[in-house]
Amino acid sequence: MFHLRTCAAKLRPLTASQTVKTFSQNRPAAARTLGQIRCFTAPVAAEPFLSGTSSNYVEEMYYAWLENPKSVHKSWDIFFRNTNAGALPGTAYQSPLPLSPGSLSAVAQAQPLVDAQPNVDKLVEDHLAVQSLIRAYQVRGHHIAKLDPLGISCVNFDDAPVTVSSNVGFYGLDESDLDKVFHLPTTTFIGGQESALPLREIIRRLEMAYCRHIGVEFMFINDLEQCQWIRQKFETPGVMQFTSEEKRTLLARLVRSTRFEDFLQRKWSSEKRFGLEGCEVLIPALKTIIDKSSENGVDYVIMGMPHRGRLNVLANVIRKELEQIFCQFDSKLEAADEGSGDVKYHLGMYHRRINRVTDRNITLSLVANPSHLEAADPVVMGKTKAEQFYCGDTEGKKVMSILLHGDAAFAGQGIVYETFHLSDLPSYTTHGTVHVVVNNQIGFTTDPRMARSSPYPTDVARVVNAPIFHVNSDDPEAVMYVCKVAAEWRSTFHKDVVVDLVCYRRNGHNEMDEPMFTQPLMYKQIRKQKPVLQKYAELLVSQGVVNQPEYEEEISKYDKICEEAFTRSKDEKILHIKHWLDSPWPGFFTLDGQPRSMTCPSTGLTEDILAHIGNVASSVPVENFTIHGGEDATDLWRCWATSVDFSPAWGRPRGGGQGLSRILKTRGELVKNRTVDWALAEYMAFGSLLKEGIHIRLSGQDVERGTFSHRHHVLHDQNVDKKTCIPMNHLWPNQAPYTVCNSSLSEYGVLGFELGFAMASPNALVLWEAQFGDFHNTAQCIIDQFICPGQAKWVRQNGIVLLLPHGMEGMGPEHSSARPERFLQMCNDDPDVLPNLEEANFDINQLYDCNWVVVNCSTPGNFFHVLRRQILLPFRKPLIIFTPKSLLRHPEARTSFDEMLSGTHFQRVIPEDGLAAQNPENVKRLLFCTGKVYYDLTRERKARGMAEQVAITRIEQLSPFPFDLLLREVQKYPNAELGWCQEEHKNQGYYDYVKPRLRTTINRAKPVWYAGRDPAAAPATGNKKTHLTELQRLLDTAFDLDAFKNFS
Ligand SMILES: Cc1ncc(C[n+]2csc(CCOP(=O)(O)OP(=O)(O)O)c2C)c(N)n1
Ligand SMILES: [Mg+2]
Repeated sequence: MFHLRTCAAKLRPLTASQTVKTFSQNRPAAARTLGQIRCFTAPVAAEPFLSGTSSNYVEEMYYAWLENPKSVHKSWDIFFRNTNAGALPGTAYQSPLPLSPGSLSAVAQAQPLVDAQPNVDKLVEDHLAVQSLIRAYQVRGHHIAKLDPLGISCVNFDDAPVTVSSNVGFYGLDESDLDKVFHLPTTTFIGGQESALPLREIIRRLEMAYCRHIGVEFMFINDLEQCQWIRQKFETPGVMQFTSEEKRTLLARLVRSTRFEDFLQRKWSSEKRFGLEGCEVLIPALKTIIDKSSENGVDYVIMGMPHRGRLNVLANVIRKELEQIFCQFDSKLEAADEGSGDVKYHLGMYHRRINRVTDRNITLSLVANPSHLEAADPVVMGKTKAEQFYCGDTEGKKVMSILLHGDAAFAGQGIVYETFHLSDLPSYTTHGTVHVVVNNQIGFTTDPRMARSSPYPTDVARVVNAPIFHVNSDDPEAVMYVCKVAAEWRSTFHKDVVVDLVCYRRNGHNEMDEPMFTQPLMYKQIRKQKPVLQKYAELLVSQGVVNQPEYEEEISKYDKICEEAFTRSKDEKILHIKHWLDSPWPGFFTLDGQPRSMTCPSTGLTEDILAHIGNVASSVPVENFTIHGGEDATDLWRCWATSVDFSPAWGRPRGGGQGLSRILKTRGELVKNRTVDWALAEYMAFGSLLKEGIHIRLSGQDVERGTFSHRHHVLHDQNVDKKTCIPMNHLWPNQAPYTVCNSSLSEYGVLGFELGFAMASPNALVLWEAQFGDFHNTAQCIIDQFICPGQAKWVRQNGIVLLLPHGMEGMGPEHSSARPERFLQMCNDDPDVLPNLEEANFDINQLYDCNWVVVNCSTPGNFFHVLRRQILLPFRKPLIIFTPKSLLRHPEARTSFDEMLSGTHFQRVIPEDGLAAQNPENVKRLLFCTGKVYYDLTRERKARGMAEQVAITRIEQLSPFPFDLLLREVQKYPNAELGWCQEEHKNQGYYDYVKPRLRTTINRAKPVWYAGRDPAAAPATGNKKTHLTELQRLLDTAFDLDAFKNFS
């Protein structure tokens, strides 16, 4: 049963500890020190009027006085000067003696007030009480604001019920004080031009500001200026006034919002649309935020939202053609051949138009999203960041994001918190998001008391100091006002802000649901609720702002627009998802949306380019910079800059020898020997793409140095704090920028963010690296819902790269497996059908058709090629790379420049090239493998002297499966039995993916034997010895030519 409960008004003074905390948070740092506080509080501690909360009041006065003595009342000015001059406790007030002849006049001015009040203590106490009262309204006014249109709010603040106006006694005041005039502190704006007001009026104005239809939560904000800004916006008398024009616009917007849902209900009464009824005010609210932001210079708004009201937002905010929306309801329309598509309330949209209120161009994009509530939040942020980045909008003045939330999802989903924590990080901030919560006080069938432990669904926003404006959605003008303030806040402070639209859901969760099953009392109340449009229209008619015929005319005008669009929608023959693209890439495809070619150029580079990048990668390309293990790298830089050849002194470690300078020296030596290791290969790929104008962004936990300390893309001066150098940004005169950023400790949030970043442009290589590959599963939703099926659902390509450190190295069940089996299981290629291998550009066509590319490179050179191929391809696909750990430093895991020169390519398969390949007829076993186990296999083969009997072929690109090259390999060794060797357990890794495809390749002519670990629940053993035993066992099987005899 729904718990009906009137909003018990509960305001009481804060306890001393609460006030101290809040107060000390709110002071600007510059004007105060701990020392000042101590030196003040000590002498006055014994003042008779000081106790509990009053000491905080005095403290506040003191700080105000320190900043500006004129900002406090004269009596306080004298008191503080006396105190600071050493007046004894108890004397500072009673004897406000002049400190100097010059201050006599000040005392004289203060005198009349003191004279008029025979009891100075009482005067001070009353002022303190009033101050507390004002503060209580500011802190807790929202507790008693009338926020719930249904009047059934079940928010419980756990306070003793004390209403302010009827309990002034709680503050030490009484009825007789109500008509006394009190000076207003600088922390309130209720006075307008007045500096003093009668207590009755003070209370009235505070109730107007904080206890009507708007509840403002802001006193937790740590910045005094920001608090003052908000106080001014809500306390200044007369702030909430609207012109007739504004009211008419608001009414017209409400008409559209309401009648759109009515229209859908009339035409398709049994279709799910997740209607907005009960929160129709959302449409004018969003439009107000957009108008105001446009007025402040924003010309691109990127939005993310859940199901509720999405069609309405598409129609009336983004302005998607109505016929396009209506034809989505036509179950007879065939889908164009573009992908599997998605339901109508998930599709995205991109639209550029003129904002009629500001007459400025505005682009609106609604990001497509899955059912998974809130999952699109970080994606929207990432896309916003990218759009800001590409248009040089470093402060978020032109591009902004708006995120919409449901109350249950906002409180329940952890990704909300993860996304909030990105909001102020330099490489992730979008300079403020406006969050709008459709708080209909229910989530599907669950009411808030069962859905969250915090009073409001918005409390999560408090962690980032975002102000929260709760507003009763049945008061459209109050809603417009908070939306204006929210947009102004964002453009003033460039920080997040939350608008909590407290509303209701008129129908069930969707149009087919019966809400009375579960919320009978709430829905009895809802049935009585007059729709907000009707209420507001009546109000405006009563005010004479519109008359009834005008109102009715507005309604029939919009109904006609809907009817006409409905008629047009019947002309549509086919449903195109591409009309719902949220991120077009103009110029990248042909006008029909096709790739410009179906080939990929060589991914190799010239020797000069390789050498140049290698040299920068092993240097410190700025002067006066001391790296770890080196005193001053200037010499290194000069040496490199003036000479193509390395002098013997190049990169010699100084002052330590084992540190970064040594790593750079080793790199330098590799370059000198025309060789790369993993880190250098990555450098070569990135550096060359930067030269070609491709922006590169590498993000993830500790990526700047690299989890395994191999990368070192950001150098830190050992003597100067925050002095860093990113050599990658010093490669070429007009290179594209390189962004490398350590992220917050979030996978879900950060991967979502990078996916969004990669959506914005095809001309960027965006990489997310997991600390260890197994951690990707905390971002599983982004992988399953966006990366894997994104193109199929939303015809939107995405070239994001996932770097997932993977490998069984005896480190235990965690940190070993990036779970290749999961990625492979989600590949869309058919294991049982051999594609046409004769097709021209077979490899590129395969890539074009796949949903993502999965690779496990065994050489740095191949890693280099696959990274470059990602950009040189004429289309974009997500790329999953299982990256090594021990191979980062493995002496054999090196690639010569020769394999990276112009004309070379990524090798999907690396065939055996040793003795076995020279006499293939003699080969008894052809072992296929992928990744690092190759090195274990070759070592074992060598130890056993079996180089002629066993051939080892590496599959570098697992998906799409290289049927063509593997067929060649199998045909080359006619007498060999086939085996698959992996270090992962049998039910994991690649086996289940590779085996059926290999069998298809050979038309099931031979078995494919397995050499590897047994099936297991955990990815790896926690015992080092067991690990080694298992490894040896799998190697034994791999080279025991009789191992499968009994199975044949
Ligand atoms: C991550 C996730 N879990 C569960 C669901 C199923 N679901 C769909 S809507 C809904 C209720 C959402 O409530 P709320 O966020 O308040 O939005 P409202 O529908 O009330 O607008 C739930 C649980 C989902 N879509 N996503
Ligand atoms: Mg809800």
